[in-house]
Amino acid sequence: MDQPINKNITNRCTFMGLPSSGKTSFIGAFWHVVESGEINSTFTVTVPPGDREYLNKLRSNFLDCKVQERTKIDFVKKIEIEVTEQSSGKLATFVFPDLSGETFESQFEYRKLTGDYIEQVSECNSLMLFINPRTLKKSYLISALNGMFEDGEEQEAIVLETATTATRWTPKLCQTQVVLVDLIQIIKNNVHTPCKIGVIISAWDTIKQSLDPDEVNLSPGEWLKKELPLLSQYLFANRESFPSKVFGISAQGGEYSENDNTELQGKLKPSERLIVQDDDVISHDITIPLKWLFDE
Ligand SMILES: Nc1nc2c(ncn2[C@@H]2O[C@H](COP(=O)(O)OP(=O)(O)OP(=O)(O)O)[C@@H](O)[C@H]2O)c(=O)[nH]1
Ligand SMILES: [Mg+2]
Repeated sequence: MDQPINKNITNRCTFMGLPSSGKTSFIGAFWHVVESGEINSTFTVTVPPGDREYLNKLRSNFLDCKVQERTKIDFVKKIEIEVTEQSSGKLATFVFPDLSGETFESQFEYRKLTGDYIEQVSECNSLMLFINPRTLKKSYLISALNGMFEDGEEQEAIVLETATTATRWTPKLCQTQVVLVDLIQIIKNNVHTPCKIGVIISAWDTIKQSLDPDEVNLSPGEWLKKELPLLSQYLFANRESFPSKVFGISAQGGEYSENDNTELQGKLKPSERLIVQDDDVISHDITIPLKWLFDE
């Protein structure tokens, strides 16, 4: 028997990402696109959410080119919207919370998950993992560090100097990719697998405007492989439990300035500021990752 076209599937998604990874900016731009209908997006919103106040605040920051406020650690805004896939008419409820990046930082540091978070991840069927290229703590290859030393004598002097000036290691110094792999691993037994992970490389404008010609031409997946190889390999090795796809998204369209955003605000439709890269295809449709998450 054919499936009824309007079967409503609830997609519960957990938004995951360290501080300043671009979660709230994504939500503001996403809400503008689905509600305004300005561009031909894959999804539109059909039933307005009960609490639009929060979403409208984020949207007006997006329209005014204002940086979103940092989400407070004890603030959990659960958002529930009903979206319709334009091409098929399929309805889906999309439930996702805006969580503070500090929540995730503290999970890594203190090795503790709250009961609410465990309940949330055990109910979800997908994750969106946000990574901001501007706030990465990167890895250094031993070969690159070795290149800094010229001969044994110099090496010894540097080691001595380092020993006296070394700062104490804290979890906050850990590489971004190590923390992110850990955050996925610690919920592995709580989520229903397979659980798709949409990896969002935020502030994608900074990569597209990079002066390094090798970087500009990277697809989001290639960028992840190059910059966060441990995470990329972890996702590949665990592809049965966590099928993943990487998207590059600029929810602002560029860097906001405190004084003058005429270039960004000069677009006829604010949604046209958005940069969304899916493999080699670039568009303004910020709903594309949802399509991939929702497809069976
Ligand atoms: N250039 C550029 N910067 C961006 C973009 N999206 C977000 N940012 C910047 O990234 C920083 C963090 O953005 P948020 O959306 O607040 O990040 P968050 O993950 O919600 O952060 P927390 O609330 O601290 O967890 C801000 O300084 C933004 O201006 C973008 O598309 N382009
Ligand atoms: Mg936030």
